[in-house]
Amino acid sequence: MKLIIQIPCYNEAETLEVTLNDLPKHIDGIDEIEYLIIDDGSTDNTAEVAKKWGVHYVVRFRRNKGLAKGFMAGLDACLRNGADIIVNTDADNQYCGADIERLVRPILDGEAHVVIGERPIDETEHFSPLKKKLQHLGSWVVRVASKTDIPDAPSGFRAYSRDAALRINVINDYTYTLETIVQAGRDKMAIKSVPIRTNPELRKSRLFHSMWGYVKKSVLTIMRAYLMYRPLYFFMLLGGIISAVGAAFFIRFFVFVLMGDSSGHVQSLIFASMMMIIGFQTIVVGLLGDIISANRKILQDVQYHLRKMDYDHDSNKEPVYETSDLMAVTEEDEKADYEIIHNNKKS
Ligand SMILES: Nc1nc2c(ncn2[C@@H]2O[C@H](COP(=O)(O)OP(=O)(O)O)[C@@H](O)[C@H]2O)c(=O)[nH]1
Ligand SMILES: [Mg+2]
Repeated sequence: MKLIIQIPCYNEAETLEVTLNDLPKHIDGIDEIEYLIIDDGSTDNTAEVAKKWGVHYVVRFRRNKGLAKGFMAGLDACLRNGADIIVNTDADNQYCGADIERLVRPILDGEAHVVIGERPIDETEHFSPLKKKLQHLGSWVVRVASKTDIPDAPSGFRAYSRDAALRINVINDYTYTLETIVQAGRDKMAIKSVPIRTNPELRKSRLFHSMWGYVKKSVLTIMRAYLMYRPLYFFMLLGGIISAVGAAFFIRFFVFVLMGDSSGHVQSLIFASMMMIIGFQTIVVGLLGDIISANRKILQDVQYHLRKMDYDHDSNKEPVYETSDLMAVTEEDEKADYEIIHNNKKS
C-alpha cells in the first residue's frame, strides 16, 4: 500500500520546509510514503527547497496555471507513480501533518473513496467572522449541490483512493475543492469527513483575496459543477416557473374576455405569450443539457478505463532511469506542458 502526499505550491519556499517536516514518515497499514510537490511556475526557489529536503517527485509547470490545474497534474503524477492513496495538503503548514493518519484510515478500512478533513473553522483565530460565515454558507451550498453531508467543503486537506483519483475531473481553473465534492457526491462515491486539527497561520491566504471575488468564483464553480449533473431538473424548474407566470397572465386575459372586456388587455396577452415561449425554450435547453450530460457520463467512463490502463501500465513498469537527479520520466512527459522530476537525491 503506497501513499503519496502531494502539496500544491506557488512561491512557498519560506513555509514549505516546515510543512514537509510536519508530514508523517510512517502510518500503520501503509508500506511506503512518498512526497510530491507541484511547483506551479514559482519564481522563488520552491523546487530547490523541496529537492533539498528530499521529496520524491517535483511536478513543475513552467508558467503559473492555478491551483486546480496543479492539483490535477499532481494526481496524474501520483497515479503514474503507483499511489494507492493520495493525500493533498497545503504548503503553508495549515493542516496538522499527524492527522494524515485520520484521513487515510477510512480508505484503508474500505469505508470511503474520498475523505475530507474538517477544520475547526469556528475556533480558527485568524479567520475573520465574515470568512467563517462564508465557509459555512459555501459548504451548505455544496452539500445541497452534491447531496452529501460534508461540513467543510473548501478544505484542501483530503485523501483520495486510487480509484477515486482515476475518476476525478476538474474543469474550472480556480479551485478543485468544491467541484470534486459535487462530482464525488453525484457519482455516488463514498465520501467521508473526519475532524482534523490546524496549525497557527504562517502567512495570509493566497486564495481568499476579497469576499466578493471569493463568493463570485465559488458560486460560478458550484453552479457549473451542478449543471453538469442535473441540467434537466434545473432548466425544467426554471422553464416551469417562467411558463407558469405566462399561463397565469393567459388565464387573467381569458377571464377578462369571458367578462366581455377584451380590449385594452393585449399587452398582457403579448407578455403571456412571451413568457410561455421563453419557458418552453428553457425546458428545451434542459433536454439538450440532459443529452449532453448522458454523453459526459459515457466519456467519463471511457476516460476512467483509459486512465486505468495507462497508469496501471506505467506504475508496473520499472522507472526509465534512475541516474540523473533532474530528468523527465518519459518522452511524453517532456512534451507535456509540465515535467515530472524524479528526485534521486532524496534522503
Ligand atoms: N499550484 C498552485 N498552487 C497554488 C496557487 N495558489 C496557491 N496555491 C497553493 O494552494 C494551497 C492553498 O493556498 P492558501 O493560500 O493556503 O489558501 P487557503 O488555505 O485556501 O486559504 C497552498 O499550498 C498554495 O501554495 C497556484 O496558483 N497554483
Ligand atoms: Mg492554506
